[in-house]
Amino acid sequence: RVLQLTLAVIKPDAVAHPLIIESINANILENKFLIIRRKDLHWKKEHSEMFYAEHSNRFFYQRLVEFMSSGPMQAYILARDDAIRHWREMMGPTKVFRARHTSPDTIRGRFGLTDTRNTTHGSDSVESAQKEIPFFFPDFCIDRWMKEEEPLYRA
Ligand code: YYY
Ligand code: MG
Repeated sequence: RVLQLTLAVIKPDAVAHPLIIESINANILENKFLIIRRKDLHWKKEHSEMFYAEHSNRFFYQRLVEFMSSGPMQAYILARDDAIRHWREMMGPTKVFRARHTSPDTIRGRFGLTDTRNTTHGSDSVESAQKEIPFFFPDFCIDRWMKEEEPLYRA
């Protein structure tokens, strides 16, 4: 199996609850992800604004950028076959009502509080992972990892 990388972020609402982080971490490992890098961070508002620039004309933008800089977060580079799709499936739908009602076993279905305080982020495509991983991990070289380290994990 060829490994794919994705960016996963545990947002401030979930980081505020140690048992939720523990549960998410257990879930990551149960789902056969490798944790390649992991870091704690606390964004300034400018970081939120930059990261979510594509949503800057949406009604929720202000509350989103305030929330994302409101407390500590944890970021992960995760690897697996089809990592992007698997992590998105584990997170569940963006909106909390939908998550609770249609996917109660997902991370957002279990722990999401509102459409904004929805526990986690995940890259949604190969292109977004390639932009988002360096945004969080500027020292990490995706190409070098793929070439030099990915083969070491292959069965
Ligand atoms: O990729 P994903 O996080 O599932 O959703 P997006 O549609 O890309 O929105 C990004 C982010 O914006 C979402 O995770 C929470 C926030 N948001 C919000 O606060 N209110 C909404 N009605 C929709 C999205
Ligand atoms: Mg998105």
